[in-house]
Amino acid sequence: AVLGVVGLGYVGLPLAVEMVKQGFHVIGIDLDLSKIDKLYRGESYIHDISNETLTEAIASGRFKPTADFATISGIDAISICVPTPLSENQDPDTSFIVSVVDQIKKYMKKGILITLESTTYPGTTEELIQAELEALGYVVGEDFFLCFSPERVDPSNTRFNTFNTPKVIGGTTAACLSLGQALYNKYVQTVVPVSSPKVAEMSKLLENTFRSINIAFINEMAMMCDRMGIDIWEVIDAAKTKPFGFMPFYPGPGIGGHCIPLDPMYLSWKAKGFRFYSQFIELAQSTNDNMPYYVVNKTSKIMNEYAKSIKKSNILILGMAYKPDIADLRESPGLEVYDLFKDSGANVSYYDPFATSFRDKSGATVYSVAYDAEQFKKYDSIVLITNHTDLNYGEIASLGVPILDTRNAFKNYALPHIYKIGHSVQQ
Ligand code: SAJ
Repeated sequence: AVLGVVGLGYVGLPLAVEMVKQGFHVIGIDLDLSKIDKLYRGESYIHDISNETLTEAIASGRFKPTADFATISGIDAISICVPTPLSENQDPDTSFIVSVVDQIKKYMKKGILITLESTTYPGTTEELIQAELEALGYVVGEDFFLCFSPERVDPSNTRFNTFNTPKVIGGTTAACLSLGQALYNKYVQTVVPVSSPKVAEMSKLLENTFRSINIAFINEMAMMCDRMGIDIWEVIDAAKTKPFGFMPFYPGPGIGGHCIPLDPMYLSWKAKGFRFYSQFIELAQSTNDNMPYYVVNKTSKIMNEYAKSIKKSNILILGMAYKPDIADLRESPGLEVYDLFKDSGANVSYYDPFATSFRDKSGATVYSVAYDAEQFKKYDSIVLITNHTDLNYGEIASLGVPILDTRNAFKNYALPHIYKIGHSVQQ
């Protein structure tokens, strides 16, 4: 069997490499020719796929990256792993899925198994794939087989990977499900069949909306504790000693990444179509979106303690990526904090060993400063946004510059000039 993966990003590339590792011939399709070029040169652009792993896959002769959709005509089973972003007005943008389906319509061979993996609202698989192919006269479960199986890739997670993370899958018909299950069983340790694509689509949204709402809740608790002079970090450490029925989440400067800020909006958008308005999702979104303002506001209060104002001050942001030890800047709250400090008239710089540059809202490219303790001493305040593992916390703590720590990363350095969100400014 020849397998196909459309979309060679942080989901599709690990999937394709895993399939090759399990002995399959895999055609990897992506629009982006520079990606295809890098793959052939053995240059991985995905954090969790090493150049060696990639070079091995290419050298096996069983991994064919291409931008040519006509290769679909030789594919027996295809996994769609394209982005599902939000449009300008925060509605689902399924245009990437639609354009892949248009190509599949042109080139598919009878009997193809199509599995959608992109995170999306319940009903997408039926509405955007099944209905489109049936309109051409194809019969699902006979001329083509259709499943939904959500991706559970957690970038930089070294413990869970494509093979050992249980995979939920829902088929449009019983034949679709058994075909899909049989295929995934060949390269995923545990396959979890469910009764329909909608259940599979919805289970993914439950997983990530659960995170968004709980992160918003702990962020609200942090602001409450700040007001009440209680240390939220100590409160969480105490609560998580409960061995059952509790799972810790941690306050932060907001939420970033390509999943948690977006997935809940797919769910609330679809629910509105059924005249159901989710309070939790909207409130969580606004609470999380508010965190950068809270961070800037608290920085202002801290600087006030030193009779300084943000205006014309020199502020250093430590860490810009959306989570530790990766370079990914997507939706990073640090970007919002950066803009807010600039709007308040501060001279803002940032240091991030992974995310070495970004484009600010004016379109200008901003580069990370070099790590230089002597230079860092000159700043009026430091704000820790991303707790990368290898930052030299001891050295930075000893500089004496007031620090606002949004991740409790300086928890081993209880010094009067080190403040944290979720705790009152007065020590
Ligand atoms: N965050 C907090 N407090 C928390 C947890 C996260 O502020 O307690 C922030 C992070 O700093 C980040 C954002 O939320 O900016 C998202 O964090 P995340 O840990 O959810 O990381 P992601 O976006 O990489 O989420 C992925 C998701 N994987 C998939 O969608 C397949 C998510 O489902 C995983 O649960 C998550 O990784 C994980 O557990 O690491």
